[in-house]
Amino acid sequence: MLFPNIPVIPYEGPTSTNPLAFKYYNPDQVVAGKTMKEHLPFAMAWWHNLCAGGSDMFGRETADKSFGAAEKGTMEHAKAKVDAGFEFMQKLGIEYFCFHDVDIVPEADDINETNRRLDEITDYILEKMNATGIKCLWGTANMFSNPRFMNGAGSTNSADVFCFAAAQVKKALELTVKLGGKGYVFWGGREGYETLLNTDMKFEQENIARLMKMAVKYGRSIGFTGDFYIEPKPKEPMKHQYDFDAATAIGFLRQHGLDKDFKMNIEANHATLAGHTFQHDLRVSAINGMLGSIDANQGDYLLGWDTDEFPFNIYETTMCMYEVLKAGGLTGGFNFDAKNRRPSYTVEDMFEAYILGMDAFALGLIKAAKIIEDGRVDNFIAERYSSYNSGIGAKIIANETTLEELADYAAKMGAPELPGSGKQEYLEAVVNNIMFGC
Ligand code: XLS
Ligand code: CA
Ligand code: CA
Repeated sequence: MLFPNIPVIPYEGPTSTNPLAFKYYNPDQVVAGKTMKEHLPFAMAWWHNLCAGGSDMFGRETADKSFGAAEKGTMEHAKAKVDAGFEFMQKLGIEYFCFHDVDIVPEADDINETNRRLDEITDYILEKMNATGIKCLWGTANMFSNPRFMNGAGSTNSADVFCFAAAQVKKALELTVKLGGKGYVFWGGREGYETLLNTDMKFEQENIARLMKMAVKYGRSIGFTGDFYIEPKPKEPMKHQYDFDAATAIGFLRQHGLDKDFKMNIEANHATLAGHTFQHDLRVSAINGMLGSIDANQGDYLLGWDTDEFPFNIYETTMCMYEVLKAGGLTGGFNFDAKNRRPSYTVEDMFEAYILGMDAFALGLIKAAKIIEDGRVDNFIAERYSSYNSGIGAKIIANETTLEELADYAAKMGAPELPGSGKQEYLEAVVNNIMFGC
């Protein structure tokens, strides 16, 4: 046991003061017709939880993530991370994990050796999965850390680097299939540019699509039936990233005929970096039938970079769960792509962070279900557009009119009445009432 001082985390309810207990996440509690566990397929992000020790641009690691291994960056360490990850997920009741290829093994100089290591570690992970029932939510290839990807992977200027990226995608897809992953993610951190003085934007975007098309073709040929995901992010590390936000990524997928195989993996912190709310990018994905999975975290509005914090803002988790409930749930899940703050370096902090995130989404689910059940918000919206239910409005939405007919209608009508109050303040008060009323 790697965390002997941490018990299996119980649900103790909102009055509990035990830091190692859930206050809201009660897996078997039924909300809006399903258990919390069914609504909230939580996943552990291998990279932050098992690999990241809190280093930043100004200082080295503060947290010891060796998990008892004598030397880091070895296969012994890779296995210790598997042991730690599974004990961690079991103690929290987390059903899924997500990984990049290089999170689970140290990368070797030769890709054949890296792939051999990946085979070995996934055999071990599979054993643990079979013993615990824990599953893989999604896999991906890290095509942004190694210096070879300094100019991107699919968008690189180097054909050899493009081939290397293809090799990593091929292997990561094979591993995702081997582990039964529900999805495969493309996050294009370096698929973008710094200056147009050295960049052929059209060429780069077409090459990204080529790589994705080959991935779909190969994935389907080896039995991958899940969704491919684009994870939009506007910037960081690149100044301009091609998958700026959900709307941009969806347009790109449609342009290249990839929209039947792909959905969105929406990360809260990426949506806010794009100048949107988290809810906005979820809505854009949902109304286009492309809300696949969620990277559940939050950013810091004062800092303005990708801080990947554990979510605690209940307004945001509530509005997220409102979108998810309205969309009929996710085909993917809620991956905590979040890391402890650098001074939170203890084992207890690792657990408390996940308890915070899981409770924040559970409470968000409870409140979102109440907003829907209450009906005041939805009724207001329905009423707001009711002029399209009959008369000329009904003709417009049935596509049974013309610009000339509408112009005649307007000429006879005189000036239209004002369209009615948007009632934003009333609706915000309704939400507060539901959030904090009894
Ligand atoms: C980085 C991204 C990354 C993806 C997976 O900003 O969030 O972690 O989720 O490559
Ligand atoms: Ca992020
Ligand atoms: Ca992410």
